[in-house]
Amino acid sequence: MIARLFTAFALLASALEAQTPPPAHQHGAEIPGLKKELFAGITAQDLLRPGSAPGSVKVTLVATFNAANYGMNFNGYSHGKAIIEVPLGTKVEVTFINPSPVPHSAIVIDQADAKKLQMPEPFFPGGATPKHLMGQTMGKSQFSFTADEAGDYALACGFPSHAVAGHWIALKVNAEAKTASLKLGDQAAVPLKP
Ligand SMILES: [Cu+2]
Repeated sequence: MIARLFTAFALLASALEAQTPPPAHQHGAEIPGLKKELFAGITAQDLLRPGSAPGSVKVTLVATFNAANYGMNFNGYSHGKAIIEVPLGTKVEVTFINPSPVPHSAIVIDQADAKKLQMPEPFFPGGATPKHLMGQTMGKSQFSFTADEAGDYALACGFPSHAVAGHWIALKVNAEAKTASLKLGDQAAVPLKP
């Protein structure tokens, strides 16, 4: 328990430190101990793919994809720098993969809650990996939810202190949008090809 608290405080301290200045992207750098076969061939573009049926999308989230933000990233992105936009009513099918020995998880929350230490329940029913507060290591899980309310959300790590340290990407549910799109960092948003 003490050790766990200490870890949480250490992570929080590093999160606060990380705010000024922002951590440099560490392209090419690697976190040791990753089970690489769990995410072989997966790229940042896999954050958004067509789903199994019309009106659905597939989202593949790889925690600790690389060393960016101390591994607290999804497919290399953190702090909401990747933006998935979907039309209102889209069914979002998420595959979560954590190849690392450090626990992570995934949960859909109101974007404002990504800045809070306390993690709420998933905003949309079904929108989280099992036991998102405990996270999981070296494994994969799936969940899906229907984005039936427009707004700005986050696909965040639910492990204590990770979201506030930047372990989240943005999910925008747009009532005006006709197609889903993916925006990675400073690049232009790319519409999803069916
Ligand atoms: Cu995490």
